[in-house]
Amino acid sequence: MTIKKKLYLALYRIFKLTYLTVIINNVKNKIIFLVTLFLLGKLFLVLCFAAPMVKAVSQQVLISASIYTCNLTLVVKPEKRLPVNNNWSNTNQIQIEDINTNNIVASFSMNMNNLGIGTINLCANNIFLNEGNYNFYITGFSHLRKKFSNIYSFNIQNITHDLTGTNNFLLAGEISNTFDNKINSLDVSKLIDNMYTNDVKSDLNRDGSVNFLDINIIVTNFLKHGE
Ligand SMILES: [Ca+2]
Ligand SMILES: [Ca+2]
Repeated sequence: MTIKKKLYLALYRIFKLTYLTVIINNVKNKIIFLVTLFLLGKLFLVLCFAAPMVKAVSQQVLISASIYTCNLTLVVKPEKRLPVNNNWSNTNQIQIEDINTNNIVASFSMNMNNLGIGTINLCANNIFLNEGNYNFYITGFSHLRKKFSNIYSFNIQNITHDLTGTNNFLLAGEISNTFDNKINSLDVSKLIDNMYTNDVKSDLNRDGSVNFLDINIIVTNFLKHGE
């Protein structure tokens, strides 16, 4: 070994000794070292667990934001059916109005069964409505349009609104060929033309025939307007 190499080796050993002395043997640096190690450990744990938590929260927000009401069920009563119960079948036109914008945001037909119950899959019909308050306008097959106001809806995936109750029924007699949402001479004339037939639209009480019972209903509602 040359003198030069010996000199380099000696310098290296001095440096190493000095370094170890300063880093390991110095009590103050030991404390700094341990504290630094502790903080690095904490940082490691935060990075390991915080990232998945943030991701989970983000996913939760994304999921809640993507939930829409798919199945909407309505219960609607048509007036003066005979028999009164289990005889509420109808084809209703439904319009849903956003109460904030007054825009009709959905419009569709719904077939109701004998109990007055009808369901539509909104998602299958590309109707996606945000949770909130809406007005429901419902027009029966032989009925004036009725407004059901300020209904809080679309907050769960499957929702039912029972729209029956005191004074909550569809008024019958709107049967003329032109829907003008009022019962007038055109409607009465149509019913008279269909007297003693089984014309479904003129059979207002759905007892199977058009007769004076239906005349009585249309006279009662004469000159009434829908909403
Ligand atoms: Ca009319
Ligand atoms: Ca009838």
